[in-house]
This record gives sequence, structure tokens and C-alpha cells, in this order.
Amino acid sequence: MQHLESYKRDGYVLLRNAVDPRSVEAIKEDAKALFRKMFRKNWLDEHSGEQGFADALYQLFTVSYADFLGAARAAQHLISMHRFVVSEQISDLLHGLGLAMPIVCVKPIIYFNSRHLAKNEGHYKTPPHQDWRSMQGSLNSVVIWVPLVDIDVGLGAIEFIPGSHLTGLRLTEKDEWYRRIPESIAPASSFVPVEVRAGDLVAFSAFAVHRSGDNVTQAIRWSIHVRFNDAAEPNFVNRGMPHPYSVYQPSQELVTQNFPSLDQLHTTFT
Ligand SMILES: O=C(O)CCC(=O)C(=O)O
Repeated sequence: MQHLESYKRDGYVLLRNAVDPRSVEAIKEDAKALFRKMFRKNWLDEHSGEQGFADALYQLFTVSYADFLGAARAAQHLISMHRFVVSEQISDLLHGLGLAMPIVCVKPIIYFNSRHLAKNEGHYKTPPHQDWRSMQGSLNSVVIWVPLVDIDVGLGAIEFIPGSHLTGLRLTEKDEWYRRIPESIAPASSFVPVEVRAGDLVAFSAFAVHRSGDNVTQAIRWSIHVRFNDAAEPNFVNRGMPHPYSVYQPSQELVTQNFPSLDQLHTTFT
């Protein structure tokens, strides 16, 4: 299989028209519906079209960062996205890339990147890194990256260093995003952008060095990312199936004091 050959050689592969563009459009629409609840709450108008939505979202970010963040977090829990990332089609693809027993490493992520939705650069643009540094899972772990819109260089196409998955785990330094590979090890000139259309899919090795391009437009760069380990990979088994994402626990405090009233509760069930 030609895809497998280029995946093994480059550490990533672009699969054109791999998914139904309507299914990824539906995920984007679900995410937009969450933000629209916050537009209404904050009395914000939305003009028509993608740019109308983007402008309203940029306004929400300015007017109520808390509401923006609430909806942004809720978007990470969309059923449509979760259904998509664990679909038969994705698990078949992972088997095709050599994962005998794929398991989800960490919750999928939906990105809506724009410099207008960021308090620092790391919020809309990832620096050079290898996902394995955070995953520390199986050696054959794979990241599935799915654009929800057409993403060209202007919109910040994802960029890879071809073959970098074969040159080991790189040194990193802590930064405001998480940890970056310094320019001296991953020079800007070695990255190759991968332009995609909605319906395409990029699969990459967790060892592939990659980074985001620069979204220089006024538009939102929508994408979904999900990481998988192979529970059958012998080193993963021997290392005790590590999962270094340690903190995911409920707050000890109530988010909203004196809530709910009995009236509110009874209204819910009438
Ligand atoms: O979407 C991007 O540009 C980068 C994504 C990324 O770095 C990741 O999923 O690890």
C-alpha cells in the first residue's frame, strides 16, 4: 500500500478525500452551535457566512472570555466528534498503519485557531514538537489530524520535517505552550507545509516533528486531533502501558454558589 510506504518513510501521510466532508462539517456546526448560545447570552449579533461567525466569535472572546472558554471547553465534549474519532473507519485506518490494538491515548481535541482567539502565541500556533513527548505511549503511536475546513499556507497549514520520526526523541525546552524543540535542532527551513481540504485526513507518527503554520487571515482554522496508542506493542506492554496525563479530577468547590434552587430543579423535571 502506497500510503503505508510514505507513512513509514516520511512519518506522516496525507489521505485525500478520506472522510465524508459532510460529517466533518456537522462537527464544526455542532461546535458553532455551542458558541452561538454564548453569542445570544451576550447579545452579540452574527452576520451571515463563515466570516460573520468568526467576527462574532472574536467579539465574544473580547466581551466575555469566560463564556468563550466555557463553550470552547464544551466543544471538546461533542458527541459528534467523539463518535467520529472512534468510528469503524478510523479504527480500520489505524489497523492499516500497523496498530494491532488501537486505544485512545487522550481525549480528542477540536481546534478553532486564530490569533484573535489567543492570549498568547501558544493558544493558536504550536511550536516544533513531537507528540510522543507528552504521550510516552507505544512506539507506533499515531496522531489522526482532520481539517474541518480547507487549510492552505495562509490559514496556517500544519508543517512536518519529513523523516524526523526516525531520528529519535528530540531535546525540548519548557515554554508557555508546553515544551518546544529549539530552532537549533528543528530549523524553520526544514519544515514542509501540508495543505489540505475538508474531507482529507493526515495521519502522523507521534515521533514526527511538526508545528503549526501561521494563520495570517481573519478566518478560523478548524481541525480535530486525536492520539492513539497500540496496546499490543511489546515495549508499551513491558513499560506498563504508561499514561502520563495525571490530572483529570473534579473540583472540590462548587462552581456556582447556592445553586440550584428547588424551583429551578423542579422546573427541569416538569
Ligand atoms: O494543528 C496544528 O497545526 C498542530 C497540531 C499539533 O501540533 C498536534 O496535534 O500535536
